[in-house]
Amino acid sequence: MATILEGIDSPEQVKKLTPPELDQLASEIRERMITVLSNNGGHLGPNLGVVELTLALHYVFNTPADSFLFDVSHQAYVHKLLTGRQKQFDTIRTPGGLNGFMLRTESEHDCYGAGHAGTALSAALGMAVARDRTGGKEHVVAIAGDAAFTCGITYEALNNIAHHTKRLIVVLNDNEWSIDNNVGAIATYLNKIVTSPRFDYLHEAAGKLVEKMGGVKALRMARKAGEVAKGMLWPSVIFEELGLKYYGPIDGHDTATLIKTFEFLKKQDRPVLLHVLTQKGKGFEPAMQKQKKFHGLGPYDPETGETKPLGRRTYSEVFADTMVKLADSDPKVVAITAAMPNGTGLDRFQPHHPDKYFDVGIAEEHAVLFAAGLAAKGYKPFCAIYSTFLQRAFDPVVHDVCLQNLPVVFCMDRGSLSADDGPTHHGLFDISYLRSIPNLVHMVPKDEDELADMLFTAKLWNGPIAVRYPRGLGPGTPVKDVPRAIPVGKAELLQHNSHDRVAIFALGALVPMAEELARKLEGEGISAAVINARFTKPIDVEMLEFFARSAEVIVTLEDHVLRGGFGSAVLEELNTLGLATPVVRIGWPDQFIEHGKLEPLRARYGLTPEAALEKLRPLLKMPQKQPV
Ligand SMILES: Cc1ncc(C[n+]2csc(CCOP(=O)(O)OP(=O)(O)O)c2C)c(N)n1
Repeated sequence: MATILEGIDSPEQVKKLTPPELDQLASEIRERMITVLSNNGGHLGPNLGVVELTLALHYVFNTPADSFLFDVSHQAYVHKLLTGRQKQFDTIRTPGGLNGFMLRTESEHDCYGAGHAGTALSAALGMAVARDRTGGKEHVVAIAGDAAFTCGITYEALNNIAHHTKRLIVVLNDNEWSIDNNVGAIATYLNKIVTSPRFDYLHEAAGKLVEKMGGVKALRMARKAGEVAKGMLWPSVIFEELGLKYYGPIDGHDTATLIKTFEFLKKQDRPVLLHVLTQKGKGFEPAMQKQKKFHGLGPYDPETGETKPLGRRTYSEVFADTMVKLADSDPKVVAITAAMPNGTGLDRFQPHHPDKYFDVGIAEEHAVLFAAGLAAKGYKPFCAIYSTFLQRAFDPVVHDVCLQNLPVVFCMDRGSLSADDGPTHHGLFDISYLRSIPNLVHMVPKDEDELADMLFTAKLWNGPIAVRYPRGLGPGTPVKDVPRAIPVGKAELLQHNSHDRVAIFALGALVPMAEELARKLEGEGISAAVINARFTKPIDVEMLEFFARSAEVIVTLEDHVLRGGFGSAVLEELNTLGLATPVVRIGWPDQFIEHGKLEPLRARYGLTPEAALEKLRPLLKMPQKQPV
């Protein structure tokens, strides 16, 4: 028998459903997400938590005329299911399939793309002001998690909203979790609202408050809301002082109450904030038990939630274990994460050194400035921030760390493709954006052991220094018990002959590709040197000059955009040296790369030994490849 969900081609059909049908649809959505994500992986917990909320939003509002902006937008799967994409939902996060985040090119219902946190309120205000200026009547709704309220930008928006528009709806989706436990004063404040002993008294008084604010209809709505555990209205000082009328907290799993509340809120002529309480992972026991794990994960057993162990340590784990060693022997070493203890691996570090561990919330700018302050007072902060998220802290990196030449270490996980996630999460720009900054050293390890050595090198270095490493597993190189310092700015010569015609300078994860390319060249009678470049700044000019003078062609391999990347650095140095040796640069093109699987994407964009070989043929006057 066809399910209700199978009949949903647009939000129009949601509006026609009866309350029991809406409940039935909520169960079907949960089932579908649990099944599909058990294959594809994804953000299960956050999406299970917003099923009723998203149903109510689509019941009351009319996208695409009205605009929904989901902060981060990792919790927009339900929105996708209700906006004409349920048939394609099985493809989510797979190559060529639906993206795991809102994407403007994917649907007219995705009015705003995102993947980084804290952007929804500012962008929503922009849309509301645009609407006001053109005399539009449509609604703009920003839906942000409690952790988005640890982001500075969210407060920059709150500081402006009431000054610039009378009509904007902010939904604070409070499930008490970031990826890990939410942190800081605002998390405590929200928790106080929900758990205050005054809650019961105010619960009683809620009817009166609503009567004053919204008339009889709202009163009825509040009484209905009062029937559910958290259904009450309680003014919150922070948001009210910022000019947003605060409503809530209400039960985010009670579709009927949510619908009535949104009907009420859409008639308000002042900006409002609705505080909604939801449970992350709702409806799937393993996800309700293990909030952190089920925030986002790879394939799992749809019955038990079990996942397959990877078998080896990931780069993040090697990073964390090395940090434990470094902190064991140096009281000045501290580690900082911006709400990513799990993703960066620092949750392994924390139990060993709780007093040297700081989770500052989703606040990358603050994390870097905080590190700068610690470094200015003699500490050695290791700031673990993904390559893509460090983009947000560019100015503090320049103005606060590098200008003052402070010894902060930037540890950039996901320096490469974050393949299933797609363009919001790919870490493909850090060489470019960091290489231009004076005083900064930037390095890339070829394997796990070299990562440990680079972290040790960074500990000894008295200035800003950054290391990037990819997501997931490395090649499996055993890590020495005691790390060793690497000379800064020196590359590692891996293979060399006196008659090398080609010199391949490779970075990080692409060193094996360089070795494979050298083998292929050898197969055609051409000797090639292979160099593990290690540093993108300063690059090893001595080694480069030697090969630029002795070989016919230089090849650079990097898991990074070509513009401004390592190959560009090589060209700049050759220009300074006055050498015109041809350079074949292999890396990502000047475009945003879609989500997919790592190896097929590399193949599509020419990051393969075969593609490099074809580029070399004319330069080395090799026979052209025979067509197959
Ligand atoms: C700038 C930035 N830093 C870090 C992240 C990683 N991140 C993705 S979701 C998330 C937590 C979101 O929590 P919340 O907004 O409360 O939503 P929930 O998942 O709990 O529904 C974090 C830290 C990000 N997306 N953007």
